[in-house]
Amino acid sequence: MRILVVNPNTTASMTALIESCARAAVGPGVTLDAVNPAHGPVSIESHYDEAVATPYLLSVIGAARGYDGFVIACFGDPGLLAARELVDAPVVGIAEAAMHTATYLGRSFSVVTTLSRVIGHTWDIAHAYGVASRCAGVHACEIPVVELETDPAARATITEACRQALEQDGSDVIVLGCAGMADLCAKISAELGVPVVDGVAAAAAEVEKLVRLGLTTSKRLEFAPPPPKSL
Ligand code: 5HY
Repeated sequence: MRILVVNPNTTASMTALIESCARAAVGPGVTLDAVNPAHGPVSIESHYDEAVATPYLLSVIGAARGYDGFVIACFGDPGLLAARELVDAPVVGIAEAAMHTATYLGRSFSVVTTLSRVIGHTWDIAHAYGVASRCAGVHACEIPVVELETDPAARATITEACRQALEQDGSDVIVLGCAGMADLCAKISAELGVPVVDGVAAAAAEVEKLVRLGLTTSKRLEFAPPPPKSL
């Protein structure tokens, strides 16, 4: 089985982190590659960034050959529905995988993401995925995506934001709202004593499961290939 994980931002060091966290989540017999487009924003933390990154992301997925499933590794799940139209193989976004996974683990979950400006979009996708009633709150740690790698206090700041989220929301589970936080789950979970879900691992495992079950995206209506037209 071959899975392609696409980081839609162009920060190669984040793609390497995503690759190692995704690999750790899948079983033997899965070949997992992670890539990012050559062009596009170095991080995605606005509607504009998502809009700019999406055509490059779709080009990568559309050109990929020989993969049984795809992960879109950015917490806003940019281009997810369009990608489902492009390929037959299952495509899973890290936010949808993380949120659905969290619903198995507790009554309610809190999302801790990067910047306050993405809170609205995070709620929008929680509603779109039908899990908003299980989401007790969305919180920001106010660390920009690219600074997750360079800020020496990042883990402590995120852990504190998670602690406050649990307290404030009365929730049972934390969802980390950025692919760049993928390596922090275990440590934050050990510190706070609750399950902490990383969408990169959750989505990779989800795609592996779908492929193993022989399930692919339905091409009956909405996700049929887009009508060809001149661009
Ligand atoms: C992500 N941005 O997972 C999102 C997180 C965010 O470049 N990778 C990004 O801040 O919305």
